Amino acid sequence: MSQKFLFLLISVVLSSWLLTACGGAAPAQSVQAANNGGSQATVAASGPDTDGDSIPDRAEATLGTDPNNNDTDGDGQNDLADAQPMLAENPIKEASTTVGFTITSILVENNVNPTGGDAPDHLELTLSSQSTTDLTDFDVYYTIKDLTTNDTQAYYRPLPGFSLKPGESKALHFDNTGQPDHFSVNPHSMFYTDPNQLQVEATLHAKGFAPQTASVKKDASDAETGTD
Ligand SMILES: [Ca+2]
Ligand SMILES: [Ca+2]
Ligand SMILES: [Ca+2]
Repeated sequence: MSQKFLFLLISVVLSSWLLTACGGAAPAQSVQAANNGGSQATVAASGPDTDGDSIPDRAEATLGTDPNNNDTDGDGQNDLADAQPMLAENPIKEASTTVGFTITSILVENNVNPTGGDAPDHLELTLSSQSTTDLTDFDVYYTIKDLTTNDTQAYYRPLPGFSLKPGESKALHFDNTGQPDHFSVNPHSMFYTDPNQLQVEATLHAKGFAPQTASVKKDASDAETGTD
């Protein structure tokens, strides 16, 4: 674990503990756990930990990690053990040079809600099959780069259930709506929290076929919560 991340982790967990020790309101889940016979001191100090990675949800918000994923960047290392939990190496190694599909569009939607207010954006790619067989076993590696500071985050994840039939064209979405062909993202990633102009680059891969890469710029805007 890097010293910088370790210091931040200790700071936020300690702050969480001090808040509780000094009379701050314990989260409802902590109270319920204590009432069920759990150790109130331990449970209340840590607070809810939805993904079970030993980092409380409210600490994950401070750290920028995903409270619903114990391996935010998908590199196989748990958030607590990962020196750089939002910076995965690209694990996609594909020997095939056969083009099975192309990326026909990559979009960053600057969404608004029905009343015109800001709503969490999402990333959308459209894939078009060039194959005579079904394409399955997709995975994605994508990077988010701040074009002002050059800070970068990188994520990897398999895309279970996503497939393309011969001749088919289909959209692939990255957000937390939970709809079919929508795949979850870190709600605290730079995509939502960084107001500077960003460059997003995505490499899509289907097992046995050449990876395809596309990129898009996300305009500078107000930071969002990315909670939907
Ligand atoms: Ca957690
Ligand atoms: Ca996590
Ligand atoms: Ca990790």
